[in-house]
Amino acid sequence: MRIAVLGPGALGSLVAVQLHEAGREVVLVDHRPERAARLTREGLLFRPLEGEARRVQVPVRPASEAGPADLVVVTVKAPATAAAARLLPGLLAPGGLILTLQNGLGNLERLAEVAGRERLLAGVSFLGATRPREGEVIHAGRGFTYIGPAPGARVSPEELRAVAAEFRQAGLPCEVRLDIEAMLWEKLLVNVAVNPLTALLRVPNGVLPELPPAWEVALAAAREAQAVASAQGLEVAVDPEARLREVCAATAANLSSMLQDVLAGRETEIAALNGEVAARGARLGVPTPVNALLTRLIQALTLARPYQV
Ligand code: KPL
Repeated sequence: MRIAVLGPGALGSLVAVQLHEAGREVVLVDHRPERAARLTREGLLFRPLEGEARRVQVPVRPASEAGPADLVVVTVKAPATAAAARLLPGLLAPGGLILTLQNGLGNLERLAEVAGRERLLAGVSFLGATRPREGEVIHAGRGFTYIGPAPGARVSPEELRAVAAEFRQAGLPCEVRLDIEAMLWEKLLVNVAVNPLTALLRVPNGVLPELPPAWEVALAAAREAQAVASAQGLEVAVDPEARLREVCAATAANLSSMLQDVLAGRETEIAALNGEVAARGARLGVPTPVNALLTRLIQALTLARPYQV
């Protein structure tokens, strides 16, 4: 299976490096051709969970040179989804599959607008990945990746199993789940809690449970998201506190993706996470004051950057 990983951020780089080291046919797609050429030449510096750091020569290509792929794994940040979707027609082989491993809500809809729903897979990854600088990726936490058909997809069980097998052969635990929409929300519960608070406080994930006032806010954000899911007819059958503790422990050394964005001065995914929960809550009559406030605070943090002392 020829795989193109779209988005050379932390998660995309980690997935591409692991697939490449396992001998899978993979290319990492970078929208900046000069960076793609440099990363291909120099390799990615990979810091695994165990063992020594090493350079891995993953091929990195601009989209125009990366296809055709049987599977495109989309790992770009939510604000870049529409731009990434426009690359799909040139990247995908006929009948190829698209798998999004992105955080937040609204990504499936944006990809479907360009590529249709039939070959669309949704995925949720609890892997901890950090990209301290361009060309370097740290595997910072173990975690399962779940994949399943997006609503409206026409994908056979064999095809799903084949995609999961690619991940597993690369040492990335992966399971097929037919209730993937509920899984997306399960991940969202974690992201609306961990991401904005670690970004505001500038702490690794493992510190959050040690800060009682912040922990309470995190739990309240997760509980609101669970109530919104339930009002939409999706039962996210997890205990938010237990789930958050588990993820914070498994990714203790990781800087959340939102903290990494804030530190790098990039746009964050707050709109697709807490912003979407607050917006859907408002439509469904579910109060979401904590998610609304966290959205505002992260937006303010981004705007305040040039003035910070
Ligand atoms: O998904 C993540 C993220 O940072 O976006 C977690 C699971 C919180 C790991 O950091």
